[in-house]
Amino acid sequence: MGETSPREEIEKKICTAKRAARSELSISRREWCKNGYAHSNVLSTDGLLDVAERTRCQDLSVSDFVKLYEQPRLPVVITGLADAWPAKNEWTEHHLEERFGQHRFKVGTDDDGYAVRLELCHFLHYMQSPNHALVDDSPLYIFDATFGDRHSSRSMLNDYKIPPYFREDLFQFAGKHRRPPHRWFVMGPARSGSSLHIDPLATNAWNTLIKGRKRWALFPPGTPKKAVLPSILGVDSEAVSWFYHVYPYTQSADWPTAKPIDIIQEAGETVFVPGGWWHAVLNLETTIAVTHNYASSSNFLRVWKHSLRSRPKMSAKWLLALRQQRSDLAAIAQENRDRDCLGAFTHSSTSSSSSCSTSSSSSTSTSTSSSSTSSSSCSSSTSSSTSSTSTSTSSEGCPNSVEVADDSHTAKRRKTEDSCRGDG
Ligand SMILES: O=C(O)CCC(=O)C(=O)O
Ligand SMILES: [Fe+2]
Repeated sequence: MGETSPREEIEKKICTAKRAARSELSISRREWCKNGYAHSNVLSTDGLLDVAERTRCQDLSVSDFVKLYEQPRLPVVITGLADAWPAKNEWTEHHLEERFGQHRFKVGTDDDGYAVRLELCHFLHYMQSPNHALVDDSPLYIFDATFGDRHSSRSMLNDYKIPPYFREDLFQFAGKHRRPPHRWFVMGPARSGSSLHIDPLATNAWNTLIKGRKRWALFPPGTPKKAVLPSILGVDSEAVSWFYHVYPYTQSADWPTAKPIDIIQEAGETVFVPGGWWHAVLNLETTIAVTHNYASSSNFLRVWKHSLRSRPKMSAKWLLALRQQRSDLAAIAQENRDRDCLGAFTHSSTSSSSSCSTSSSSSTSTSTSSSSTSSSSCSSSTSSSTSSTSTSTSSEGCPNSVEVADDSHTAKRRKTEDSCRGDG
């Protein structure tokens, strides 16, 4: 038996990752490109009207952001936030390969919920390969929630700064090991993307694009799932399929619900996605981005309610810390929980959650009150992005998660997903 060449080795690793991430698709029967999207017009933006509001960070104070966008839950595109980020120079394929070529980033989730990882140098090879990403209908996509926690990729945290609008970050009080996944390094070729979903726990999100162009479609909170995710025979749940098959209906006269807000995000732009908005994202070319999800005073009650229901233990810890750090919000949370419990008891103990049990202590401590809402909102000011250096493994969830009732999102999720098979 002959030795396998380095090329064959790489090919083997790529195919192993592809099989694990999409076990329903046969590589040898060319099912990865059976829809021929690579030869379709799915990446065309002809006639698309980007009517999203855009504002320069120099013109938007933190308090105006809260008043104009965060509280009313309106999406906005903010420009200029990344102007001074090292990522602008550092996050090219070339430099990333030099720094992190051997680091294994998450490129998918297998059938058992484990992370599928590929070395960056192999992923870069995949992206340029005429046998792979150049023809795959819905290529593999790096969506990695642990880059900031793992020793070999942690320095990426120094390449960007959390913009001042998003610094309140109330989940920091849940503790670094318990807090839900909240930041992702995102990189993928044309036609990769995030299928239609609502972000988990009703959190808000920001997404800053360093390279390439992304197409977004957003629907407001309350838009019925069955309207925006109709089951169309033979259509899978990939972003590219949604844009190819469903999006055209949104433009027809009998589209039953809100029209989407279309955004073409350019490099250097930050999209703010308020909680509860459906969104689908398609990479129009190779893109590199960073995205965070967060809770703030504006969305706290909604996030608290979702957390209490789906993460009761984390919520109990979170509440304890909020009592110390933010007694104003702890009081809101406590009141909501008490009301919830009362409801559960008066409805004769068929109570939904264990959230009624774990309380303790009183909220005597003082509040450090809300995050600073100082004036300058552009990038170069101080950052709080490095709050966590934990090495979260198994409970590390999901990238573009929808852990909401909706299971709609492809990439983010599940408790085990950031541990690989064989991880200890
Ligand atoms: O860049 C993308 O693919 C979208 C990310 C997203 O929607 C998410 O992280 O929730
Ligand atoms: Fe999302």
